[in-house]
This record gives sequence, C-alpha cells and structure tokens, in this order.
Amino acid sequence: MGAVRGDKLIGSPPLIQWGVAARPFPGQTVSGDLHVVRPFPDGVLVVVIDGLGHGYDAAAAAKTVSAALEGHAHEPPISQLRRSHEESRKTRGVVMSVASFNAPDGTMTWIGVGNVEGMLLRPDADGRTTRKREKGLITRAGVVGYQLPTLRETEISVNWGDNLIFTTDGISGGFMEHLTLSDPPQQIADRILERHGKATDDALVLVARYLGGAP
Ligand SMILES: [Mn+2]
Repeated sequence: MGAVRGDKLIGSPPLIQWGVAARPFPGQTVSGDLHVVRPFPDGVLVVVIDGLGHGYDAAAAAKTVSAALEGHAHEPPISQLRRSHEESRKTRGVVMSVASFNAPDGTMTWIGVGNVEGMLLRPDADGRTTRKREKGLITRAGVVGYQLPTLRETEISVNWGDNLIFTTDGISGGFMEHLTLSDPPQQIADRILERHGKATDDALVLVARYLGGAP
C-alpha cells in the first residue's frame, strides 16, 4: 500500500476535507496501520488503527477492527472502542484513536488507547500554527483486543478550518515545526510522511480539516 493521493470531501456541504499518507514497514507488502473515515447524519467518524508489530498479523488485527466499525459510525467513540475490543480478542491486538465530529454542536469527541497520537491544530491568520493553538489527545495505555484501560472520552469545540492530525508511531515527533496549515490536507499528510516517516515501522498520518460552521 503506497500513499493514497488526493483530498477527499465528506458531506454536502462538505463537513471535512481529508487526506492520508501511509506506507508499510520497508520490505513488507502489507501495513498494520489503517484508517477509517465514515460519514453519518450530521457528523463524521475518523479512526486510525495500528496493529501491534508489523506484517500480516498486524494487518489482520487492524482489518478486524476496521470491519468492526462498519455500520456503526454514528455511535460514540467509547462504543467504537468497546466493540473493537470485543471483536479483536483473537488477534494480536491494536492501538487506536477515534474522533467523532458532531456538526450541529460544533464539537469533536475523541479518545485513544495506546500511542496513536492526535492533535487538533487551529491555524493563525498566516496559515501557520502555534503551540497556543494546539490541543493534544490524551491517550491511555492499553491494547484493544487484550487489555482496555478505563475509557473516558473528551469533547472539545471545533471551528471551521481546524485540523485534526492522527499519527501512528511510525511517524517521529517534531513535524509541527514544518506545518503550513493553509496547504491542502493531503499535501500536509504527504509532507509529514516524507519528512518524519520512520524506516523501522509501518507509518500512517491522517489530516482532517473541519469545514462545518462559518468560515
Ligand atoms: Mn506502529
């Protein structure tokens, strides 16, 4: 699986514009890092899954979880995690983070188990970002399919133009310094993978820009 090209719009009028860039552990043909983006009435579910390790067993675990999410996009993130946990008990397990945009409320609810990192970035007028305008997802240690921590989701308000970025641990930190948030989400994702993808793991970065609310 190579990098997926092109920005995608979800909703009419669009609720998010998003892009994803991903590649497997060098030498592998499959990746254990997967994403799920699914609309539901008045919202969008965004999930990034990292199957433990890499190779076929990691990919199988991640696929089991992505299948478990199908048809349930409207449910709260905690329910997504519980279902993922039950359905993936026979796999080696995954870490994952889940975000659910709710357009009528102008909110995003998110939760993470393990180390898929999440950030919500609000651009400055010049399209850049500052630490002041960054909110990070607080994830809890655990493995979905093996051991779930106490689950507590967080709800935050979102504004037009906010960018949600999910990265697996195949992406090294520090990419914040190079971001231009006025770029299209796909371009941002491609650049992060290019500059910060590690050669030692599967890698995936997803960028979703919220287009609900007034600009
Ligand atoms: Mn990984």
